[in-house]
Amino acid sequence: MSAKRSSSSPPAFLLERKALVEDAIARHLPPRSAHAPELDDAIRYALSGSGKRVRPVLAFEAAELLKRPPARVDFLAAAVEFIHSASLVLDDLPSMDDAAKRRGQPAVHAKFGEALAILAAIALLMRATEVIAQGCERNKVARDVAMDLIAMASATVGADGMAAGQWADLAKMGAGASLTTIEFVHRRKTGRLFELSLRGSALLCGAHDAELAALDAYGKNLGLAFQVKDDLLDVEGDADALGKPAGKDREKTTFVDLAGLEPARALVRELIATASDALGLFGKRADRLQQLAVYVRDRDR
Ligand code: GRG
Repeated sequence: MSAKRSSSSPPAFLLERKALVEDAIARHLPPRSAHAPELDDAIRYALSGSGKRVRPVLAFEAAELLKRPPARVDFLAAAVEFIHSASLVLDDLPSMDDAAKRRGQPAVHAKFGEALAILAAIALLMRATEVIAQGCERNKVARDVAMDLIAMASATVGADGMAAGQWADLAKMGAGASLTTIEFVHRRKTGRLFELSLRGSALLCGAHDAELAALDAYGKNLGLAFQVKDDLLDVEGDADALGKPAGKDREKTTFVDLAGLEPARALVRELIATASDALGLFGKRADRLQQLAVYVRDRDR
């Protein structure tokens, strides 16, 4: 199908895939420790609630597209959700976005306190790297691919990744931020992790260069569209549906402020159309990734 269909509710397969994701998460959680049970609870809570699990589903769908079983990438799927959930915990802290609610429930720091929230986020980030290293070892992934994946995951998080995107967001997204700054922030806060899900999965599944390039282009455009849509939902969305406060970005400059509502909607449509076109070489086999793109365009939460 093409990305023209309109649907604000998740495609049926996304809900089906969620079971696979929850299973992968449960199997890759760090073991409980007798001495820090509160930290274990905070880690598990950070992963709970109404998360859509879009990033791990992307990893599973890329594998399916490349005709490999879910088991080939399930550790990567868990790792990207660990990184994503850690980033939400950090994002909600009083010193960052200061949000009391996330995924339809109290934010981690609101429930467990700031110290445990920070430690849970660090533990999840490090667990993600550990899970990738161990998963590659267990699945006998070629050493250069394993090293690439670990480096890619670390770079996604680090000084030119999510941390940089977040700081630029906090420091530079006030009135008058440029389009270049907004793009810098979006790519690092959101885009890179989408790319890790897709490219990481493609590497694990032995994709050839044209397939990798197609999935990279899809991921890049989908990631940017996801964030611009997030900015639109911050203006137009409903806090109950979102499971977090709307209007949190009012003091920041977003693409919506810079260009206006309709141009922002048009940009989302254009990015999704480009993402959809990038999958052309896969034909019908990319049907589910096409449906996911439509969902990202039309979602209301
Ligand atoms: C060092 C990993 C790390 C993070 C520190 C806090 C931070 C820097 C980065 C913030 C990253 C962030 C919150 C980006 C926003 C991305 C975004 C659109 C989040 C919402 O994603 P959804 O809608 O959430 O997929 P659910 O709850 O459905 O999983």
